[in-house]
Amino acid sequence: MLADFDYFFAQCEELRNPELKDKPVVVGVYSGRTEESGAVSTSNYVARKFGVKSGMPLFLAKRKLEGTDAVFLPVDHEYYDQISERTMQIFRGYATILEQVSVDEAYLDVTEQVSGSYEKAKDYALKMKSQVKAETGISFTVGIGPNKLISKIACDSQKPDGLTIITADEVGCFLSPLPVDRLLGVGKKISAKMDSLGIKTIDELAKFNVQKLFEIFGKTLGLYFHNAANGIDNEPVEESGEALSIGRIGTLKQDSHELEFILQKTDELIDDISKEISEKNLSFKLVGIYAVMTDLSSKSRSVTIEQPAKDRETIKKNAKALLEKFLNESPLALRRVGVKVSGFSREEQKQKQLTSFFQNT
Ligand code: TTP
Ligand code: CA
Repeated sequence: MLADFDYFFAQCEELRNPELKDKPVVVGVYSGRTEESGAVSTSNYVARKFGVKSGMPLFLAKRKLEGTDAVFLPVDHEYYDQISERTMQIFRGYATILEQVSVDEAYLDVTEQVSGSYEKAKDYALKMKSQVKAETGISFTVGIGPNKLISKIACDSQKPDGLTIITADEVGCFLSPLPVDRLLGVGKKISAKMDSLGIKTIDELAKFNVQKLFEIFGKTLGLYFHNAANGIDNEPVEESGEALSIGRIGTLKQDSHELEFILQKTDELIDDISKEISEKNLSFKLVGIYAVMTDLSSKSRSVTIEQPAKDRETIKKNAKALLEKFLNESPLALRRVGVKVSGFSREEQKQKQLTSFFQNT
């Protein structure tokens, strides 16, 4: 089973401000150069009706929504992360294994809970939906199938607040007419290549000579396409293990309100974080700090950066700016301090999913 939160960032914004619900809502990353520069992260379905899409420049989204009472908001990852974590926690109670693949998507292995019955799986998903709605206010879309590949495509086929169930017997009919780019890993380039081979639908891909696929795409990718088109995916649902953020916290040698002194500690932490990031070859879009004061209260601050980055200096520069601002606002001395990065690129996450497919093919 795959659960995917609906228009996630924008839904979170509606949740804390219900007046937004009937208006077009666009959540974007502002680059800060001019008031309008930046890109759309996501938008609610009201805005999508006007043609707004993720990744679109903000000025274009503004143009499309001209004359409406549209609301444009900056991303607030910290708030979305909180809602995500609470919801994932509820999911945990429903699944034998939970594999979180991004801030708003998770695979759940519920085979045992529903004794392998699709009928029971439907009621089970409805129960999950209503518990999550009651406890966090969030709506999400569910795809249920015999494996992860089918669950994912089922989930994408009916949004928002959807529930699509594809049984093992239905897989063939379900996949056949769909365009090849519905398969994970088939982007613009590959679908253009397939198109030139006369392959437009998944059915055409499934029937295409597998040796030829090997010759054109290489053995690994060719086999993956062949299997995927036939609905075959033996990838188990696995606890993700990989964190969605990487951070370190340390205790200061003595309580302090001195920027330079605190930076000595954060620099150490950042060295460590940056080592892990480069080992995992990740790029991040968010830098955050965390402070525990002498009265043991704690606060966090974060900033979204314009372009995904990988380097230590970007973490240092942003952590320093956040700390400086924080110390100016808060008179209390710090006892512990932390730094974290998150917002790892979706492409990398997708790539990770795909690589893990390959390992098993
Ligand atoms: P998606 O699940 O792709 O999209 P969504 O949840 O906004 O909409 P839906 O599932 O109903 O189609 O992405 C999840 C979040 O990731 C999204 O709310 C914002 C963020 N995001 C970006 O920041 N940039 C992007 O290009 C995309 C696609 C998503
Ligand atoms: Ca989503």
